[in-house]
Amino acid sequence: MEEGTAWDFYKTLVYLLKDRLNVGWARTNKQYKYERKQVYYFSMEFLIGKLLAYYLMNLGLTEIVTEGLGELGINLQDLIDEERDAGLGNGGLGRLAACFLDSMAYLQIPGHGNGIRYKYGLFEQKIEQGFQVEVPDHWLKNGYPWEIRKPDKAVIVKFKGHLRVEYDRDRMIFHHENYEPVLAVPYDIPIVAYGNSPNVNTLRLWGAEAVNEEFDLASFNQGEFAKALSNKSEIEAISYILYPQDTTLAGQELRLKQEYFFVAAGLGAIVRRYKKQGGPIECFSQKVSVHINDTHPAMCVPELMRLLMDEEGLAWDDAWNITVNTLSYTNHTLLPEALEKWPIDLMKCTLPRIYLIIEEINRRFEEMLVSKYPGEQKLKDNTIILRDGYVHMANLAVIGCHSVNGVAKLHTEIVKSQVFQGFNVIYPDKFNNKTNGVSHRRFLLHANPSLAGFITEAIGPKWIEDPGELHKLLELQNDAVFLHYLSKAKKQNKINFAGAVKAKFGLELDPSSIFDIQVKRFHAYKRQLLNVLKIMDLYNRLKEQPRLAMFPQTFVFAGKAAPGYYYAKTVIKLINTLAQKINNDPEVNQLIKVVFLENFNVTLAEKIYPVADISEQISTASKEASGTGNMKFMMNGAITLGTLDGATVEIRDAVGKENIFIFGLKAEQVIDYQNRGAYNSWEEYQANPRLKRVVDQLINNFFKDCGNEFRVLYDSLLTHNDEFFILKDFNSYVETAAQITGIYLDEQIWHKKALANIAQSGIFSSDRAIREYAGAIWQV
Ligand code: 26V
Repeated sequence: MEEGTAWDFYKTLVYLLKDRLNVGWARTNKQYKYERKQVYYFSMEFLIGKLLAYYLMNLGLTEIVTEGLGELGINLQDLIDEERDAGLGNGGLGRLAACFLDSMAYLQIPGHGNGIRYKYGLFEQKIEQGFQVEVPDHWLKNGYPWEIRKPDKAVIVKFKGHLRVEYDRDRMIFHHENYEPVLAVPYDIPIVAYGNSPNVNTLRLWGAEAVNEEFDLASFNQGEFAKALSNKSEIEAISYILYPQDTTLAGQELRLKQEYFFVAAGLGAIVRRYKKQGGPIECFSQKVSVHINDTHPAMCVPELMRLLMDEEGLAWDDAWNITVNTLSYTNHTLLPEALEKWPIDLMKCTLPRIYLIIEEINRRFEEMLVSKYPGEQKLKDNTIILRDGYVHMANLAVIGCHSVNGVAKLHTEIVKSQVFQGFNVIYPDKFNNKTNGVSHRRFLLHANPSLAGFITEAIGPKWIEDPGELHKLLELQNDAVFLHYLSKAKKQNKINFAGAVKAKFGLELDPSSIFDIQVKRFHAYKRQLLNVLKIMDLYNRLKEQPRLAMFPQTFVFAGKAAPGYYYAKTVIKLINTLAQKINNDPEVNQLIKVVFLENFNVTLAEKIYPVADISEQISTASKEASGTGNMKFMMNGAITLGTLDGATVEIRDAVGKENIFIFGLKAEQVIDYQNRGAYNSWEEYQANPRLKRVVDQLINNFFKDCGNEFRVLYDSLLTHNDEFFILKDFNSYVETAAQITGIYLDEQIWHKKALANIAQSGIFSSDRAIREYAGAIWQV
């Protein structure tokens, strides 16, 4: 005790908890034996964040641990702070996977995660002189006490090499020779659900290692240490780092290897386990569901075919039926630059057998097209896997899975009518919607204990296990006392938050101002720039009319930009430059403030949602597949200011139009403008003097000493015709923003709307989403 550091105490506490969990973990695994169908969620990303505090809450141990540590003179919070935030994801897609694991465990579904144990997570963001600077996230540096290495369950994954074909009567037998073997070693992390006798599910992450640790002994003995080590490091590179959502990935051999690595390791282990328990291979799809999170694991299609044919000896048609029935796929984006494709030559040489199977899948698919849809060239171009020298992964996924779902109603409709229009003709029954959800236990109960406490006092604790119960809050809409509690919880959260910001950045925030918040990855379509132009306009008006009647507002931003994404990084710099200007201008800084919080991650997110009054969800309609931050804000009582995009449409349907503030073009209008090429941003700019003024201020020395720094943004709006309709939506945005802040003057009305949002947020729990997946797709 005398010599231990906070890290030692943290680690010891985790070991103690794991010891305790082992009983439940073993029991859960036993229950999940072969009689029950297993679900495997394959994802390149699991953005799980920190686990300790959340698991203590789920296990009902927070109080006793606090007390026990107190007796030892240790503060629990200090240990919680020691844990590294596991940032094994970029954003929404990775966090969704983490929330889904949480809900599967809670609902006692045998659902396991399968992914990569990256040595480096998503980079840490620092802000230096207003610019984003990326720092590597060496999160495993001191070890990760939650994981358990399972070397006895390692799998060999084969890359490159040659195929030798042998004929056994009418069967072709493929021998993969001269391949480069990589050892995939699993590390298991317990997924601990909420409740008395909790289930413990497993997140399995694979690390890459050299098969033979006695690397190149000959070189080593000759003193060529670097050469001896190079093979080893080349192999370990596979699980070295998570790629940030950057420029297109095509051509990046390492990323292709990552994708096959965790697919082959995961499926190999699944088939092995299934057979060990005596399952007949013909019944595989009745006992196993494999879900692929976007197309990153789409090589599950050819890999499962390979296992069933080459290793299990099944014929093509039998293997194909099992494969399609086992696999299901979620699409998470319609952005053309984000749809994965791999150069055929690269895939052929990196994964020769996999490529051959893809070629055969493609050949048979084309054959079907010719017989069923003769002469329909457009349909063919739209759906075949191999085209223009590339392997189109989304097409592979649609053909090889029995279910394809979008992540919000609007998104699914656009999936069917645009990107996968052709497939919707061929396989109309495959397509379905599963609107995203988030863990309300993590993002409300855990993140916002003061609000959660008031809710429980008012309607009892059942909402924790059945979020639909939040509906009962509607009965309190006119209960002045309860509305006052809501306001009190929010106020206290804001005071604590302002204290933390002051301590860290020395910046004074006014907790009684309106907190207007936009936190998410930086991307042109998410339109942080539109938000900035709105704030600049407000600034201009305040400078002109210093006595303008307005309620004080604090604008908060956070989020990372991909390292190579120049536009997005420029928007971050713009926000910081504007913050400097506004926060230091005594004429306005009592009324408005701007803050950029660095390094947005799960831990920071949990602190931000509970302090929000306004939730900014302002993407160009049709571009944001769903959004999940929108749901997290909503359950914490923030009121949405947004476009009708993604799941925000369903939030509006749930709360009613009097409890949300919607502006801007609708998806169909955006799509129509695009199809007709009918939008002219210059006209918008010319027609609106207030808009013209803020756009000009990007380049006219309004920001001193910034030279041409923001020219790229100005050009995107005017020279490149404003791809994301920022100028078009500006007017309705500033008007709607003024309306929403006007409402804040009447606390009672405001909190009544906030209450309606909390009360209707139950359907956005990942429990609901997982129940839908389990029933309609996985059949568990
Ligand atoms: C990928 C890439 C790859 C390279 C080019 C830039 C770029 C930009 C975006 C993406 C998105 C990848 C998929 C994704 O993260 N989608 C998000 O999934 C969330 C969970 O379903 C959903 O809430 C978000 O709306 C959606 O953007």
